[in-house]
Amino acid sequence: MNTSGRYILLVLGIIISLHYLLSFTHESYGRATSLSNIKSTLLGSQQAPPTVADTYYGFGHPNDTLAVDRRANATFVILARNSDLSGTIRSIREIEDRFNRKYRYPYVLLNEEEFTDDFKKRISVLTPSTVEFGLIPREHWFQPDWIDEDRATKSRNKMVADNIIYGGSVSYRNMCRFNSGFFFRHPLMEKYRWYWRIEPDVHFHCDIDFDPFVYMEDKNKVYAFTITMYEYEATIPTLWGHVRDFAKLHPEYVAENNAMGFMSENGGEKYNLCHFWSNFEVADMNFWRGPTYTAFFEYLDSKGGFYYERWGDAPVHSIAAALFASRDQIQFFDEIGYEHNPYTHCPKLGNNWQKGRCSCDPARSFDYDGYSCMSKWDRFMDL
Ligand SMILES: Nc1nc2c(ncn2[C@@H]2O[C@H](COP(=O)(O)OP(=O)(O)OP(=O)(O)O)[C@@H](O)[C@H]2O)c(=O)[nH]1
Ligand SMILES: *[C@@H]1O[C@H](CO)[C@@H](O)[C@H](O)[C@H]1NC(C)=O
Ligand SMILES: *[C@@H]1O[C@H](CO)[C@@H](O)[C@H](O)[C@H]1NC(C)=O
Ligand SMILES: [Mg+2]
Repeated sequence: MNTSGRYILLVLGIIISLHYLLSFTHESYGRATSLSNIKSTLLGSQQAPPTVADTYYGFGHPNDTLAVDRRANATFVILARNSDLSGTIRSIREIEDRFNRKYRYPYVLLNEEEFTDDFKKRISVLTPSTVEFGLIPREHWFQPDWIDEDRATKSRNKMVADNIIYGGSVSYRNMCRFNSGFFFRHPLMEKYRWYWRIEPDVHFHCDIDFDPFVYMEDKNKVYAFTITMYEYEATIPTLWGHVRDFAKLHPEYVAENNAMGFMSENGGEKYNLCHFWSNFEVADMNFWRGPTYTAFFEYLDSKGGFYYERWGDAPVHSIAAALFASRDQIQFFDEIGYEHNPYTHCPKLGNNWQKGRCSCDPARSFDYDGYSCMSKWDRFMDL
């Protein structure tokens, strides 16, 4: 070893001895430089004492709710399977970031099978809000015994042959019937009045800087949508006829100044297939729970069309809102940028898009696509 090599070793030795001497004699020096402390700093652990610069709390801190002086009696509701975990996480992450971190509304997740512990753990970690997981009672989900299974099978086979989406699926039919007539009767849902329906793998493209529930409560609204479109006629061949029969049986239930004109061009004779896309809904469950909708759902259910055809909860809810609420109780939320594959509603009115810091392309909004009923809605509401 040459002289300079020896010199470097000597200096290193002195530094190391000094470090140990200081570590033993000065506690704070030891803490500031110990290996474990350096490691925790690098890994971002929270052990270091807070400094002024650390008083930024970040998303989800209780103080995020300080801006909100009033909340509605409301919850999110998500129907999902255990296999929907990753899509459900993505949807909750987005609604939290764009809205709920400031509002702290609870979540209810429902499933006809028990959610796994892993599912519950990975959903609950996403939000400081209350999250409840519910099992759907058997009689709210499965095909009732009085359904003629031969007839139902024949109809499913025909729909498969005709290439109708979900035409062969019984579970899809259970889901549509559950969403039409049962989700608001689940014990975990009964304690709320308002709900916001969310599905796995949807997107919220804009900041939502107002409370849609409070808005609806104050304006006496019943049902809100972001996307409206035509239904596949083959899934509901006899639905409209039953709706007409029901309305004739119960004229007292039909609202004055209703929105039937949005769904029929000839005074209710023929259904134009327009409906609100129910994978997004903000609505008043007291409307579904009331005597009118209860009678309507029971009437339709007794016809068996959820199984003999493939009635969706979207046309069932939409037609009910259009018939039994007045037209100004139905709300279109332009400012809520929303996507459920393959369609996106991107805000267009005023400066909603800028204000919401939206990530969607307004030029690719579904609103005025040929398959959308939005222009019909605009015309109807301007009348
Ligand atoms: N627990 C449970 N949830 C279901 C079942 N089928 C569908 N769902 C949920 O019900 C909602 C609607 O189902 P989707 O499969 O998304 O139906 P859709 O929106 O008409 O069709 P997609 O275009 O495939 O999204 C989603 O929240 C699903 O997670 C089921 O068998 N069990
Ligand atoms: C929230 O903020 C207030 C004032 O900004 C502060 O006094 C309070 O301690 C904070 N609450 C929590 C839980 O940190
Ligand atoms: C919320 O609404 C439900 C259903 O209307 C009702 O039973 C419940 O008492 C309400 N809760 C509060 C706190 O108002
Ligand atoms: Mg879906």
